[in-house]
Amino acid sequence: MAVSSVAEKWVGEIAGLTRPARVVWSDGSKAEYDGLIESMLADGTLLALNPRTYPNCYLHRSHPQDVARTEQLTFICSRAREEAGPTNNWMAPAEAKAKAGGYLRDAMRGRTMWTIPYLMGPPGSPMSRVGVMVTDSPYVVASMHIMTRVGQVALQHMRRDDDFIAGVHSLGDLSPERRLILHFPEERLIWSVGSGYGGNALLGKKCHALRLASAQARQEGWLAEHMLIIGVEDPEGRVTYLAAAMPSASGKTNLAMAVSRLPGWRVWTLGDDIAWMWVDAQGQLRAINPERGFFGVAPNTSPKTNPSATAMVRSNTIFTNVALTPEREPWWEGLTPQPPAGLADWQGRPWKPADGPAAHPNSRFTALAEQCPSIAPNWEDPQGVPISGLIFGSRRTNVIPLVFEAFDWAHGVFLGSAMSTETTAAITGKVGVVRRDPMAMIPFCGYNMADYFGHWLAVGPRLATPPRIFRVNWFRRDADGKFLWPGYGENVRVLKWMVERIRGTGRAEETPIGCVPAPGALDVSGTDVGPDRLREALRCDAGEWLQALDELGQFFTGFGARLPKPIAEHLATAQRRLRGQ
Ligand code: GTP
Ligand code: SPV
Ligand code: MN
Repeated sequence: MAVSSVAEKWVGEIAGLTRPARVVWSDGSKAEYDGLIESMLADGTLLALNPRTYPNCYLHRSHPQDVARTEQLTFICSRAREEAGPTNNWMAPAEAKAKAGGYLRDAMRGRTMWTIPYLMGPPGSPMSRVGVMVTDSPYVVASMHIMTRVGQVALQHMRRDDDFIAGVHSLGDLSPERRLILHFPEERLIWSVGSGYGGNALLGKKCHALRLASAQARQEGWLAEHMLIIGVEDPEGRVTYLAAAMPSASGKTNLAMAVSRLPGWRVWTLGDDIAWMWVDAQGQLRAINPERGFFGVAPNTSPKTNPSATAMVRSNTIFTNVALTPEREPWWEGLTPQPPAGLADWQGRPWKPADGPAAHPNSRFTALAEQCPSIAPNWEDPQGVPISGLIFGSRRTNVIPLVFEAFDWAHGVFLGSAMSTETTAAITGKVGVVRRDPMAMIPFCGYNMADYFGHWLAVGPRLATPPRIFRVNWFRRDADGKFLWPGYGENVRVLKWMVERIRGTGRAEETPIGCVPAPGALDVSGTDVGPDRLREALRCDAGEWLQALDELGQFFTGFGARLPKPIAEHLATAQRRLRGQ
């Protein structure tokens, strides 16, 4: 394998710090993957699942204190604190390296250090970017094989010898006390120690493709977003491409793979977590998915809610922290209406219903995108797909309507900046607490979020036809605590209204916060959503909104003078209109 000399030198330096027994360059081959699996089966890192019903599928049980991203241990280590901004944890680069250097020193003694050159984005795309990460976790190497394009293909895409993001990963001792996930945007460098889990450890994903890429994107004039990408096909076969930002465990994978409950319509999957978007020479917004696979939430994935994902994970899949049946099949809450008898829970202990969930609420599957039955034929097009609409969605029990549309690009950016959401099991900490989450990027924006809003605003005028921007909330509930909207495959009805709005045929009514579907404009035929329920789902309550915007105003004061004027102005306009002035 032709290796960049800059990368080789850097790998040598890291080996000097971590002192592995050997260094192996990962080539991304099937033989390498099979060897990794074999060694992990031998040492108990993986358990083989039923080869008849789940061929080439494995279960990994992580350390019980290492089951989700740990945002309190995640830092942006820019030289200046203001560059990280008020919404990120910040640590000075020298201090960060001294601290994590202590945890990394000799951390790989007796172990293999894998060096993984990986490509984010389709081969041949001018948007694709290279990373080189080292790790002492075979589980991370195998997961990177699924989630990224590993080996020679990555090295071929380097435009210069130093054209890569460097990442150091070590399991350390897996203790949260000695865990740090550090980003050095000025050095295009990631250091992660003490966790083997998902976004903490698969450095191509959140650390590279979002935190560092967002900072790079701002400098180079593009967007790196926590967004799924879909193509929505109408009964005439016309496909409209949309991208949607939603916080962790709040519906991206499910929407990306939605099986339409609306006859004649279908959804094509292009990505389920991250979109890199740019303005092309014609002023068209285009998107690629930088990933190669899906690291999806297992709980509630079922033949009813997400038949595509359920089919996708029946072979060649690594499951993490799901429960195990006596037939050695994976199981999680929601997969079947009743739990099977004789389950082992996610830690391998015999399970009884009184114990709480058998699968960890943030248990996940890792599978290749090409295995998804709804994967779009053009999902790896190097030129990406043209985006006609953007969606911001969050998880809110009340206040936020099912769907509404921004008046224009700048107002849409304001609606994105105004997002808040209820926390989920994807992050360590309390679940169900409302927190601010602009554009679903609060954990992933690699620089000052006020500048991020400014960057979004600046993209608008460069677009010949700016995408329509929509806000959605599948999670609003009635007085009895029931979801007002059936969700999942029925969400395609909302997508249909969006497509009609994009084409200029969809009808809407203006409210102080945006345009909601006019009566009859949202197709609910054949559902049990009656007119009263729909009205409740779409309702904009001025009192609730004024209070919500008050809280938003307080959040914005944290940015001081750095907050772009149009954002503050849209807030003031919304407040004025809600007061009826
Ligand atoms: P990350 O991978 O963490 O970024 O999550 P994600 O945004 O891809 O979330 P995902 O689609 O996996 O959804 C997580 C959970 O949200 C599921 O287990 C469901 O419980 C719930 N969910 C998703 N879509 C819907 C919906 O349309 N309605 C309702 N009520 N719940 C949904
Ligand atoms: C998320 O939390 O948004 C995820 C899972 O997609 S992880 O890769 O762990 O970040
Ligand atoms: Mn995510």
